[in-house]
Amino acid sequence: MFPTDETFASRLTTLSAAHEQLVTRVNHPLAAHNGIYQRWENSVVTAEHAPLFWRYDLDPAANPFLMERLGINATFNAGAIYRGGKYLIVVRMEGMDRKSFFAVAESPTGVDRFRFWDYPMALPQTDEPDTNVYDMRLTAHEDGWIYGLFCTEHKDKNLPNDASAADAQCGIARTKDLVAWERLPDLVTRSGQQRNVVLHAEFVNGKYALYTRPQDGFISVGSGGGIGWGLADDMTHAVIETEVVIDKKVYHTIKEVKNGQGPAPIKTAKGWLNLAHGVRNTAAGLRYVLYMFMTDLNEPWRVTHAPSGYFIAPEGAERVGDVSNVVFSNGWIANEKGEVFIYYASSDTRLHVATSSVERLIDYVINTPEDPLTSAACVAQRSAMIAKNLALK
Ligand code: M1P
Repeated sequence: MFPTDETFASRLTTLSAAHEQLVTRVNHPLAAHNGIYQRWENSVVTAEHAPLFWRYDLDPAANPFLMERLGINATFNAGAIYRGGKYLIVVRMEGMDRKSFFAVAESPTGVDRFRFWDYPMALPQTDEPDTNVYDMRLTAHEDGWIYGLFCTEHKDKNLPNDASAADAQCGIARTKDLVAWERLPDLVTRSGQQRNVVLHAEFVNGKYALYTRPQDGFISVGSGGGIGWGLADDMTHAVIETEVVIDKKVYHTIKEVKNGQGPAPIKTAKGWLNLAHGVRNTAAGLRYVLYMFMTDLNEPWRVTHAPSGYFIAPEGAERVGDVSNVVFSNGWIANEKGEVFIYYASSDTRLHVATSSVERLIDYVINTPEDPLTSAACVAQRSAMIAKNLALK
């Protein structure tokens, strides 16, 4: 039974206090770590972080029971950017109606106290309104704009009788302040569908360079063989004529079913640090993990280092959610101190942070051996390290 002494005002006071406590909560790194990155105690953004005035009609006359009218189901896959000392993330919000939309949250620390701006993003539409949008990658391009590339989804018109058949393409918008957005035409490629498209921060041979993910269907990439790379003359009518796969899916690895670029790569003195997700199949369904690789500074389409296996995999409570056994990242920040904040979502439900440094990630990427691709070769690789360690005794 509902408490008999609860009034609209008392309930609102209780809800407001709990929300304020949540969004001002201080986070702490977990003591145990792998030397590469640290996980943090609390998720950085959850559905409960959405302001009360996004979810409840706060007019006592219209909503005397103070019911939640427009609930939020999940907050995940966030793009990220560092501006004026603030950590800004563009979160994939999913309403209880299953529509995703974007909303900016900002934090003074990057690890806690994320608070949403008053309104979700009003994303301008093209002539064919998006049914669903998600997973925005932010790139502060050297042309002076901040670009947001995201997945725009429509009903697949080729399968009119299948209500779950979708078509995914890359939507493009740009801004100077994350408030006012200019919508540009969707990316045109020669592939059937596109997801996980990311803009490189610098011109390459005078052109805009994009990481793509050619795919035949909505879930299955089919013949689409991995993370692609293509050039476009212009972002106001972006067309990629030729896509080259630069990081292909490989049998019996963490990316045997599909993979996709994460956020825009971070430039370092040794090369570009790349974060991506890899997917493999299991009896329990798809398993999404994150992995890293490095590309050449001057030829960013050329992979120079590829550490073996996954970088982050779902752990503990991260394993369970709306789409279980998934970690996904489309946002990270390297600040002026060389600290790196990796925003990763678990199981399409909530957003976490892992922290590292540019120095550590370079070491990880360059000095971690590659996957030798067979059990025997993996044993030989491990035994070589064991022998070296035992000789140190
Ligand atoms: O559900 C897991 C992820 O599935 C998709 O990723 P991909 O395109 O690689 O299959 C995306 O819908 C992503 O948002 C989601 O987290």
